[in-house]
Amino acid sequence: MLKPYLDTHPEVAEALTDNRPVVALESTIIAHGMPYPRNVETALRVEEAVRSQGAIPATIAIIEGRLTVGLEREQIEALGREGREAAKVSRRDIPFIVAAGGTGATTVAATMILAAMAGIRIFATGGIGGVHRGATQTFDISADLQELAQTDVAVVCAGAKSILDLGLTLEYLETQGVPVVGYRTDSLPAFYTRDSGFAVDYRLDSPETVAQALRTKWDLGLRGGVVIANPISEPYAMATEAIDAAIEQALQEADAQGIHGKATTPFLLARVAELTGGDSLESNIQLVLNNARLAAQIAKAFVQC
Ligand code: PSU
Ligand code: MN
Repeated sequence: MLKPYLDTHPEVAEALTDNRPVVALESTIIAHGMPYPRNVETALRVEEAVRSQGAIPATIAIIEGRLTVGLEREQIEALGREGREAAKVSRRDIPFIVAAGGTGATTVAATMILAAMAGIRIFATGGIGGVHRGATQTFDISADLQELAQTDVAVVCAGAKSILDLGLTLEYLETQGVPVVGYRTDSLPAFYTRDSGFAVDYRLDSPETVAQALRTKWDLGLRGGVVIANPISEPYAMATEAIDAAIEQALQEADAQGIHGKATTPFLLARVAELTGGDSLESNIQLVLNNARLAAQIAKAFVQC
């Protein structure tokens, strides 16, 4: 009995009932991934970008103990204002936040779970979590990867930030049977840059072919998610050297300060943003908008195939 815990926004519920396209959006990127007030402004622009392509946005979080699919503007504003003080909710945290009647921002993993409960299959974000550098010692592997292994939601992202070990992240996804699709690219994008140097598993060049592959996977009973990697558009991509230097410094500081567990990713995201100044934030915003538009196009094709 999931429904007693789940509040799907009426606009979202209606769209799903009518088999119209819906795109899930996460809230950790709002609370923990960007500074206030740009985070709130971006979250609202991302919803608008989904609508501009003819789909309905559903930003997801836990609000006062309710699994909430489709936030109101004030709820987005409140999470954004709370920022890194807000609870960061991944799979393991969901029942505790709900049982306590708490509020929290959902990660990619938790957003996938809530999206699947509501019946949404397409999700847009910036970057997914992955295998951290040094994971052979720390064991730090994001729960996002294990979620992709088991929950039937496609995640449109700009690859993953190179705060992670992208090679190990791809190895982990391969072991778990999670396909990594490059949208109009043969190479895995690395968030701020278009090319990580690692190949994707499959290249697809239209929303229709992506939708068809997703439909086929799930029709075949092959459970789990798919990573749809959409490179940042050329004018907003950053110089590799500038971003790499900031990432190296942020990693060293995290290590020196003994940052670990769920605090690691928000710490690195915030430090990299500070060290690169406004440039990286602008790139970040643009790539999320780009992913939202593509996810909406895929969602439209998906309901028709
Ligand atoms: N990577 C980004 N921006 C983000 C995140 C990751 O470039 O905002 C967030 C997402 O919500 C992701 C989470 O699900 O961080 C992963 O956290 P962890 O590594 O602790 O699993
Ligand atoms: Mn981690």
